[in-house]
Amino acid sequence: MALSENGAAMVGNIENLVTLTSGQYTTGSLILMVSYGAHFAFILYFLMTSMQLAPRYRIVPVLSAIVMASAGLSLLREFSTWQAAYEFAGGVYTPLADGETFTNAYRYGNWTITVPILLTQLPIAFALSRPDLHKRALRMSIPALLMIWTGLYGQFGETGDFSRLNIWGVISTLFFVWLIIEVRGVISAAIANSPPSLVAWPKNIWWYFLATWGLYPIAYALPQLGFNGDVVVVRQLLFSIADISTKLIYGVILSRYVLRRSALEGYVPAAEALETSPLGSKIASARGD
Ligand code: RET
Repeated sequence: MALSENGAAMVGNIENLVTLTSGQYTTGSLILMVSYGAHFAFILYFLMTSMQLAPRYRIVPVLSAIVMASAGLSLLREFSTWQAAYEFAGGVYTPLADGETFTNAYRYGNWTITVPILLTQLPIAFALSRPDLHKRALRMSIPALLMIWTGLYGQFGETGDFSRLNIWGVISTLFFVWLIIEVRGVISAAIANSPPSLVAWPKNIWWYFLATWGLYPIAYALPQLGFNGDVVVVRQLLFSIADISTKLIYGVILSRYVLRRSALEGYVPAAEALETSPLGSKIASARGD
């Protein structure tokens, strides 16, 4: 399908330019469905796990539950738009000429809510002092929002205006670098402030942060590899792996960390939650481990 430059610019994302095989279409549906399903299901996990924590840390998984609800709704919307944007004829899925178009721009809108929350969880979990916490949350949120909004503007170039995609991609990356420096500041404060037995956690969370947040710019740049079904599906897959890693698994890691901190600080329900059960240790000794 040959589309003029203007026609391409009008449809926003490459999903609307590419005919998909039924395998590609179904894989795309499945990726989005698994993503929103996982986010919704983990609302329960985060709310329940907050009950085991010392009061000062309970807000950490509660914030994860909010992120799960917000991202789950956004991904559900992506899923239903995906389903509405193609027509099945002649054994392939073709983007509709009129009517619904698919867009990834909703994701960027959603990050505007979730990213500042995800960042604020860090200094709370690491028990930084309250004034320091407020200052650092703000200093991380400013470059993060500028990164997202410049990226949102740039991603509209992906259907043909690659100079727009790349120029705004570079500007967005500069804000990302600024954000990384701010996050590093929080991690260094966390290492200085950490109980010795937990000092590996902030160090590992730092590498985890870089590896998982770094997936988003790759997904952003991907349309330059070509407008075809594989790129469309691989990009949705990258977004989903990134979403589940930066929100869900990240939330689980922070919840386990604050559970250990709660126990170390003498909060009995947290210590009990971490205790190996008497039955568990009997089974272990019977097995000889
Ligand atoms: C963009 C544009 C291209 C350059 C860079 C980007 C970075 C995006 C990131 C997004 C993180 C989102 C998260 C969402 C969780 O809900 C905007 C794609 C560097 C890092 C963590």
